[in-house]
Amino acid sequence: MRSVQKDKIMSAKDAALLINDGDVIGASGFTMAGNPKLIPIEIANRAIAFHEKGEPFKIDLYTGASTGDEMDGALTRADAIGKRYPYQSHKGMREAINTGKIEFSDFHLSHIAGYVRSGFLKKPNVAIVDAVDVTKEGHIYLSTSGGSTASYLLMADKIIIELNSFFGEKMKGFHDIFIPAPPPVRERIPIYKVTDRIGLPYVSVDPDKIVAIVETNSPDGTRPLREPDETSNIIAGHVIEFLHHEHNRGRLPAGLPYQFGVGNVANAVLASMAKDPLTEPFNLYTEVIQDSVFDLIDNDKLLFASGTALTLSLEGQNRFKDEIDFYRDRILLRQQEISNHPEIIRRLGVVAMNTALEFDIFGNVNSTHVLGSMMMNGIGGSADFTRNAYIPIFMSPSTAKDGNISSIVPMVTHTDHSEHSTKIFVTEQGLADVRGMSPVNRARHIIERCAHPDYKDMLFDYLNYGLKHAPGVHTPHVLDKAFEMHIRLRDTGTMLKK
Ligand code: 0RQ
Repeated sequence: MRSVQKDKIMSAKDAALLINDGDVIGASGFTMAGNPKLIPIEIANRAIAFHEKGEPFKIDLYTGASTGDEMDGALTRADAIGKRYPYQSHKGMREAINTGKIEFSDFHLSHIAGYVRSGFLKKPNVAIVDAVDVTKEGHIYLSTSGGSTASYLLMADKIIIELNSFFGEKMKGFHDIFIPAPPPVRERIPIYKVTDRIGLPYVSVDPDKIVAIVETNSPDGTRPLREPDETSNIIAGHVIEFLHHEHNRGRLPAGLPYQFGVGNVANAVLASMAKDPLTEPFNLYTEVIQDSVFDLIDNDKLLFASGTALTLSLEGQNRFKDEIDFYRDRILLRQQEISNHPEIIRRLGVVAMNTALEFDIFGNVNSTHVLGSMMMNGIGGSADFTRNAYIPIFMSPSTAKDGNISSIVPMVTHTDHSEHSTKIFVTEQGLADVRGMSPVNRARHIIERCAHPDYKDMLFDYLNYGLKHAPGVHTPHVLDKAFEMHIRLRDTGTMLKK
């Protein structure tokens, strides 16, 4: 380790003393990968001590995306967060958001770094970053996530590093750090292939801004992934059949890269593609790279994975560590502004697969809100990809909560992706390709192909009623009936009629 200024090495507890009430912290971390692990716990303890004295202590927290329990969990439990951007998926934090204790602002992940640099959001005054090395000149080598860390490091007045030896210096070289120039002098971002490197393997900062270095040897936190269930496998089957069909009809050029969202269905599709003999070796231009990539690479199914985070199980982290030199030429981590950049997603023709909470018969998608008011995780990168993809695909089981909720509804209670961006919908019931269809035909197709049999009649009744009674039949919504299924769910616990 060529550590800078040895005199700056201190305990996590001492480093936390540098954090004060009202600070805006920009931290590394993306879907539990590469967030600082020791210092946030000590900041939480510091907050608790302040609160016990009756004194205020809250910070605002910017990250790449969701972080582990050591950060989002500990700081939430300590009631230490005022504002939180741009994504989270922690149960306790979700509860705090939905009870009004944390002000959460849900961002397109490609936007957050630019918003911070342009001054639209309060500038982070402190950056806290998990890194594998830091040099005397101020070169910071990031660990398992790119996120928006480079921008937070550049903007912050004070930098605190968790110098993590778990992956250690061998992790060097996995990052490509590039920050676009500000408009109007911004030039094209010169990525023409998923493998293209356009920046540096480290973030370069003024070494005098580094105020503390905390040494640690901590793997990333993990969340167990469920083995793909039958429903997810059936959805995956429909998706793969569709991709072959498109390819055979000449509508899906060979070599388009894929993006996979978070969640169980996305994992099942990736796992099925790994096993499918007809799927040609492919590239990922995605956001989160998960354990499944190792088997894909080992089976020569995956050529290259470009993303912003390596979110791995503990077993996956050990496997990565053991074979890190082999993966060095096959995995690349970018800042999320670049992994999710509309220009590149369109240029490369990314095939995007994301999961919906619910979608409506006209093709609008809700990825974030339950009953229009309760935040689940956030929009994440799903819209960065959907809006710009060659083909955007939305997947969901046709029902949730033991069949009491239909994922296909007359009108979504919150719109993350509008009908103008969406094209393909898949549930275990089937696949609806609504490209070029009018809203009414889309609705017929989506209900016929995707809705669960228990809800088909209900949805057709809504459509047919609208065709007779709506003020216009282009998108025949009937406002006083549009949320009947949701209202029944709210009042009786099920969308089914008793
Ligand atoms: O509830 O956790 O109590 O069991 O929602 O649903 O089916 O397990 O699906 O894990 O794939 O998550 C949209 C949340 C899906 C995710 C979402 C309940 C269901 C279950 C989770 P339980 P599943 P998944 C790039 C892409 C936005 C961000 C994104 C997500 C829980 O995919 O956060 O796409 N997407 N990023 O029972 C009420 C409904 C429901 C419902 C499901 N209609 N109403 N509850 N559930 N449908 C990556 C990043 O951006 C980082």
